[in-house]
Amino acid sequence: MRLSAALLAVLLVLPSCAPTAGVSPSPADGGAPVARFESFTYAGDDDAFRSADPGPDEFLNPVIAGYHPDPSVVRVGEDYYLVHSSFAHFPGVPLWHSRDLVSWTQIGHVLDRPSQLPLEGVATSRGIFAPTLRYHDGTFYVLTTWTEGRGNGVVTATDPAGPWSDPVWLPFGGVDPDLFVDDDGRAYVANSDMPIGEPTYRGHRAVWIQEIDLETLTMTGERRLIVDGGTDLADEPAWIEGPHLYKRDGWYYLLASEGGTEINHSVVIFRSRGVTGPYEPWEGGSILTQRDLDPDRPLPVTSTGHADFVQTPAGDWWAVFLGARPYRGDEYNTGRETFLLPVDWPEGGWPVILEPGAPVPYVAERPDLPAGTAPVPTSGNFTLLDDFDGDALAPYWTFIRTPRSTWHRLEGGALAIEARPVALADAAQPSFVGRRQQHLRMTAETVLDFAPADADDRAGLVAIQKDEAYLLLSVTRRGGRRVVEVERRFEGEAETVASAPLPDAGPVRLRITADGADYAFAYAPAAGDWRALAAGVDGSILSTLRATGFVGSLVGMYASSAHP
Ligand code: 6LW
Repeated sequence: MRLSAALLAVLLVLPSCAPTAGVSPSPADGGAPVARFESFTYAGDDDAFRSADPGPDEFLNPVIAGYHPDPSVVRVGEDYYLVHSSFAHFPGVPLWHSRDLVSWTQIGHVLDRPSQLPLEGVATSRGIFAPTLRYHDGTFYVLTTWTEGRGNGVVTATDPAGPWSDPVWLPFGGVDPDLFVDDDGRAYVANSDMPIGEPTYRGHRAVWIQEIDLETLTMTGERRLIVDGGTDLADEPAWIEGPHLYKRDGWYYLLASEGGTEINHSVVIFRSRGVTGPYEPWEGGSILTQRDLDPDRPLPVTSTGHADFVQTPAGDWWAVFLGARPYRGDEYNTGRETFLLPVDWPEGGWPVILEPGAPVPYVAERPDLPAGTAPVPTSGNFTLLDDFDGDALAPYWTFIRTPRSTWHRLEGGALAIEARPVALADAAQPSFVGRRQQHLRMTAETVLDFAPADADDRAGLVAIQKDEAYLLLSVTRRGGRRVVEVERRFEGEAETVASAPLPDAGPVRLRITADGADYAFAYAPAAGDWRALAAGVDGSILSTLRATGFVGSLVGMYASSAHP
């Protein structure tokens, strides 16, 4: 199953025999040089996926590997839609479709216009936080928080594939707004914000609720605190967040996370007979956490939390949630990924995702839904070649912050990127097109045609977590010679790790290989003539632990220059 999906994906993007004549790699007019990337191959090969062998009635977790956190899911008829946080990456809020909750196809982004998502000056892990996706009466709603921007807001669409509206701003503080529509059509927004008065401990937050008028998208009535701190304030629970409301058998259930989005993350549940409370916590503690498990277990899944529920037409409940896959201790470069598990409602009416002490399974029984397929694999080991033969970039490609000019184009079967005077470390909008690293062990490869005029011109492949944490394999010019070099930058310290001369002209192949924290760099001045440039380079600078923040590492193509 997995193999055929991977194969299909490769087949769908196999290069055509079109000639690669196109834009010149050097500027004719003395303007910005152009880097011409003829293809990009991403390959992932994780032990966890090698050893997992799902049968026809089973599926593989995570369902969407790599940096895809804070999943929110909704069902409309037989269709499921899902969104993620996107921070300072553009376009914002990846949007997915599925018929079986397992095979997901990215159908675009919710915030794909600069007017919806200005990200100037926004740090990589700020910007868009946890969105909620809901549907009511012919309209799709995405509520999210533009941190460092206008705060909480909502966008709407009648077709989930877009266009989505410009944001309507909602006048309350905090993050993670939810939307719940009751049987009588009245709608409510719950979200995570400061408690009443000063927080009494670090991470002391509260869940609040207020009615929203869906006709006018304005808040109405009193805003009330429904959870102070978490399940038991006496235990000083930290970072109650990601609330979502559901109704079942006359009870209102409030799902939320506690413990912070790291190793102590957990999912908790409350319920009430009235939508605005009072909510009582489930006394059994967490309904999903991995924090109590043996840290030395093999192939660990950690940091599980931030869940959302969805019900199938047959009435089965499923949860999507985030988790991480460290390669060493608490280090992972793949960010927080999307997992799927069934929700059980045993006697007594409190839901359970996983019993205490149970590890998240890589292989689980499929939902009772007709199995779907996805054109681009999102889980398991696969190889994906993009030959840039289409008219537009595939939706998995992403930029850093909001592009304000068109500096890339697909031309003659290549991705041409203008080398603009913006460096990765400038905390601006560099000429970078990247995709998420989805495997602990991965290879990214490209064929680059680039004629640098001097040491300021550079183009190549980069693995990057934020402006101040990257490993760059680039072609540039030093002392009059064209060279390929590896630069490692972390928190203001930049170092050239290795360098080698190149023939003065012609395409060069570049390759970055990651194996946990271990990164290697190679180049080929001619097809098949691979030469190692650097190995054993410490890539743990790309881990969430060291780089901090909420995003995972991206790998992609980049060009810069001193020439405007
Ligand atoms: C998000 C919060 C969280 O707002 O992380 O894991 C924050 N949960 O709910 C950013 O993703």
